[in-house]
Amino acid sequence: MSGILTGADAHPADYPTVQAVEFMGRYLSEKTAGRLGIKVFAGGQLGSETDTLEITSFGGIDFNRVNFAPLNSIEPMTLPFSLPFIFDSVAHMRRVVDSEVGDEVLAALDRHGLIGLCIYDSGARNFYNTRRSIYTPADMVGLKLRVPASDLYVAMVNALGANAVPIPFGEVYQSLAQGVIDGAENNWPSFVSARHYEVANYLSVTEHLLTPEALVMSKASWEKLSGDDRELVREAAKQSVPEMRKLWDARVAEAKQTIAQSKVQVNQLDKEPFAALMRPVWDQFITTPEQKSVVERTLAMKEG
Ligand code: GTR
Repeated sequence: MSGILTGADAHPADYPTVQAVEFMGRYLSEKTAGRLGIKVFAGGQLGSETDTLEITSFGGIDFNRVNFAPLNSIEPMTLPFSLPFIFDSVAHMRRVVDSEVGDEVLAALDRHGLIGLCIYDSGARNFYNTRRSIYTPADMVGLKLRVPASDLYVAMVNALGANAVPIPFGEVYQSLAQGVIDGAENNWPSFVSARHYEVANYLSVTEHLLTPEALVMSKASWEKLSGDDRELVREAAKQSVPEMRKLWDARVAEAKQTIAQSKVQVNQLDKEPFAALMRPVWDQFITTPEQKSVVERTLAMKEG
């Protein structure tokens, strides 16, 4: 197989995930004297993550960089990494995804027509809204909060007393601006690059999720590659992870700086009451021995 492979990403062209996949494209191009390359269609041009995942599994898109959330409804083994407060730090998350646990979770995607290539950072997610600062779960009661298309997210947000509304990422800004929703939750870089901060002026540091991102390849496209090219794609993905982390750390710092200079009111809070209310989703969504093993081994990799 030769040519330019396609990639999908919900984020704009300068976002670290897009940059990481472009890095992979350059790597492939260099190693094959231009025979292989990647063109990333950024900014959600190809559709929502749920839609592009389906297209990817049928071979209509070669690479897709998505969050774990839209994979939750496809493969139950992706649920452990989406549990609230399962990771206690970025270092913990990286340790887990770099271990055989990360490999196992990626491999589970195989039965859905997707080859899991690598896992990227996504930082910590916080709640933000257009109404008020959130200090305790009581402050969330009645708020309409956007979540990604994942039943786990719906359950988690409803457990706090808010009303979860699943909406594709690309529609969140408009929904906030029009008052269709009161708020959402996401990491610092998305809060800034998707311009949610321009309309949602209250951000409360819950850091309830450190769910990472996944880079997948269509199995149909994968099967068209020679053995050597498959190895090359795996190697390119592996090399892109440290590259992405460097870009990511800088992007988080930059986004926090942007917010510090904006009119957004940021508040810290006691996370315990939030964690306690969200805890039941663990038992609700983690039911198989395989999932439980991922959870146990993830928790065992916490610091100290
Ligand atoms: C971002 C993530 C996107 C998308 C988005 C969302 O943090 O990078 O892939 O999943 O969140 O909330 O939909």
